[in-house]
Amino acid sequence: MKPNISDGSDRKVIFFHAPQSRSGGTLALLEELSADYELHLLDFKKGEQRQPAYLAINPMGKVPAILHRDVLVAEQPAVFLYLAELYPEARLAPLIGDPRRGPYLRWLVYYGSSFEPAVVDRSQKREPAPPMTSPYGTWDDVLNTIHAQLARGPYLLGDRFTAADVLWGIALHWTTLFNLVPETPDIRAYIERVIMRPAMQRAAARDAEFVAQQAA
Ligand SMILES: N[C@@H](CCC(=O)N[C@@H](CS)C(=O)NCC(=O)O)C(=O)O
Repeated sequence: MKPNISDGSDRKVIFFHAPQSRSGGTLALLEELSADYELHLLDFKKGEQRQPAYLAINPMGKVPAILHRDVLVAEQPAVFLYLAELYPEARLAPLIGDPRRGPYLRWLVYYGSSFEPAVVDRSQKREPAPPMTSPYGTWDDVLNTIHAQLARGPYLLGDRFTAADVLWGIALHWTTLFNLVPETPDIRAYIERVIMRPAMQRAAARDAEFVAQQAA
């Protein structure tokens, strides 16, 4: 018989993380979920993510990645969906039957399938593909989509804070810092609302410790 979900023993995940990287969002989500996790730090400066030991775990050589019962989950939207459902008592994932389920999935997947490619094109000063071919349409389409959703706030899905806000709050935090996404008052207020949460602050403090640890 499978262990009950309330029995924490089978929910422990191994989390592969590099400080100040995309895996910072997963670190924050694990803190928000009060999840049971064992953290494995990778040192990008030493190229540890491209060495055989890690490639045997995640052939993409990327973070974030988690192992749960020896099964690999990688790619941020997949990792977020997986973890939020592994810890349902944190109520960060609207379940099937909840009208917020559709927008929840849409915003998590939109992050990986449209926002990231748009930001990368933007940061590389690359001309996007023609709008009908580009996964995100145009850069303005992306900004308008985000603004329209945040105007309905306080969170992406309205009143309810979800795992999608962990992903988007941190992504907007970094992309505004790098002047990729313009910091409008709505976006700034949303970022503050998300990153000032105690679990998010805890994750940021842990990450700063990891940076210091690797610099030593
Ligand atoms: N599509 C992946 C991208 C992950 C990614 O590019 N992570 C970077 C860190 S910001 C990485 O691991 N880079 C190391 C490398 O490629 O060697 C996701 O969303 O999880």
